[in-house]
Amino acid sequence: MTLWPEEFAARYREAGYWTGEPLDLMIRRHAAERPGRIAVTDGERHWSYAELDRRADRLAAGLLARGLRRGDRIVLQLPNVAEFFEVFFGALRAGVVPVMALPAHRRAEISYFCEFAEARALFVADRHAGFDHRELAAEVLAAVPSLGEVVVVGDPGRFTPIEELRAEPAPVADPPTAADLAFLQLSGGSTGLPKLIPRSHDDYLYSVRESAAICELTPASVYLCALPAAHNFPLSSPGTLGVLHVGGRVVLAPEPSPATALALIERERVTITGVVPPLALAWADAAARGGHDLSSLELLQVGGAKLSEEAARRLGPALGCRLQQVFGMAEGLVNYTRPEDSEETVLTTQGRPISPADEVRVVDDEDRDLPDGEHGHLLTRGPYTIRGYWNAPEHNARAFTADGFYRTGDIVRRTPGGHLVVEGRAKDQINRGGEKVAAEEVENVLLAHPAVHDVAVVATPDEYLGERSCAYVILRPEAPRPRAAELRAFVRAGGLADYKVPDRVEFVVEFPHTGIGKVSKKDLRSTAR
Ligand code: AMP
Ligand code: DBH
Repeated sequence: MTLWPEEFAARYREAGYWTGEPLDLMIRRHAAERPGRIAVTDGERHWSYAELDRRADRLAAGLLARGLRRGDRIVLQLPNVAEFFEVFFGALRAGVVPVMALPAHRRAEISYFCEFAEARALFVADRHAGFDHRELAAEVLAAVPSLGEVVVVGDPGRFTPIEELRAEPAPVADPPTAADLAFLQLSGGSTGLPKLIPRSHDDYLYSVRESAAICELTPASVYLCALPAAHNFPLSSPGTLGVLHVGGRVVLAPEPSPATALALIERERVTITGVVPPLALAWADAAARGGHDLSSLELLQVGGAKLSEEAARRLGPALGCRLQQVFGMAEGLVNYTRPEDSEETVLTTQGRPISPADEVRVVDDEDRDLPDGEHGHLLTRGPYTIRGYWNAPEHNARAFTADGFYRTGDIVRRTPGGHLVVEGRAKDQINRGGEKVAAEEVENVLLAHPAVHDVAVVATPDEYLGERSCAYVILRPEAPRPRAAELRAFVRAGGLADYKVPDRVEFVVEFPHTGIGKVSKKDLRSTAR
């Protein structure tokens, strides 16, 4: 599979952005040079680079011994446990491609990933956050023909314990190359079905390496992974991979509450972490109440959703560290404010791109370039931005320009200094404090309810999350009127992740329409306000 046009691939190699190094080599290298240094801390468990390297070798051998081959897919749905990295690096080493599911995903998402990616195996934890992932896995296993087995970290029940995947290390007969698809990242999306994002070793390592440099990571860096490890932000911006790339240490937080996170920052002497805006504010409030020594913390990164200037002003002083805004996407482009930026820039912009080769256009509705300072659609192309979603030609024709720019769906303006300010969104999505909800995906579930004639899901402003979701519903006249709670339960029963369940349901008799007769979500949003 060619992920980039050869002309561009050659250019990115020539410029030294793509080095031909597979992502898992960082672990091998540190295991040789600093074997005893701790790579990953998970509670009382501390895995050294040598141990992580050995575990990745054994897991790779285990996958191959079970008949998986280079290019085969697995779905990886693990919470923030050390085994996440064992399976991730093990799979990469074998050339097996993980789909990076989130712990919050449920039956609808997990079966879709397994089915669409024709996954051979599903990796889950036994239980997490009060949910039994084995029960879900049993349903998915029964429904998806390609799926050969479920591998469990923890009590396996009737499935395969991860211990069985730890085989004698053996050379990989058909090792992956750095140009290969390394894993499939997930898009928050704006359509009925989630999209899979094909990332190669070459392109991802470039973004990780440059991110680590921009964030001035060193072997002394300690990164607290508080967001779900599979998410693109904590994985790569610079995230866990950035810290492992430079030989630092990853500390895993089982969940991101202030109580857990601040205690870990103090105990593990964390130097850097990345969070979404609502979490940053919750941590700042908790820090202000005192009781934690947060003096090790140097940098708080905030991204995933827009951080208001007012909130931005509070964070640094409250946590006693520098602030960095991060505006990124799993499809590629990541923007950072920089250490050398003025305070004003850090507080009021979402940063500028990683790479001099990131091509950024701000355009009007007809794809005409706009001057700096004007709001428009953000289009981008570059050495770590995908040229298309995985196996989605029809959607790709809309989501990318003919010359390969990704239509981010974000409305931005560019400052004279080249920084981007996110002003809004053109895509049909709700950003619930960094958790993206594709309106259409939720609408499709609700449309299957017998009492629902039509539905439109839109964002409503929320003081804490930035946005929440509201489903406007037109009922069938003849059907018994359901309660709002029943429709919310219907979405949950449809197997969607909890964060996609509409926060509010409003019954209406008609929708506002645009000039050409489409439902005007813009007008619905103002009604909601
Ligand atoms: P995804 O494509 O699912 O990875 O989600 C990426 C999207 O999250 C971006 O296109 C933005 O809409 C949003 N996003 C990420 N970071 C920020 C930020 N710092 N400010 C505003 N929106 C953001
Ligand atoms: O929201 C995102 O997807 C995101 C935010 C910050 C991201 O993918 C990233 C940084 O890499």
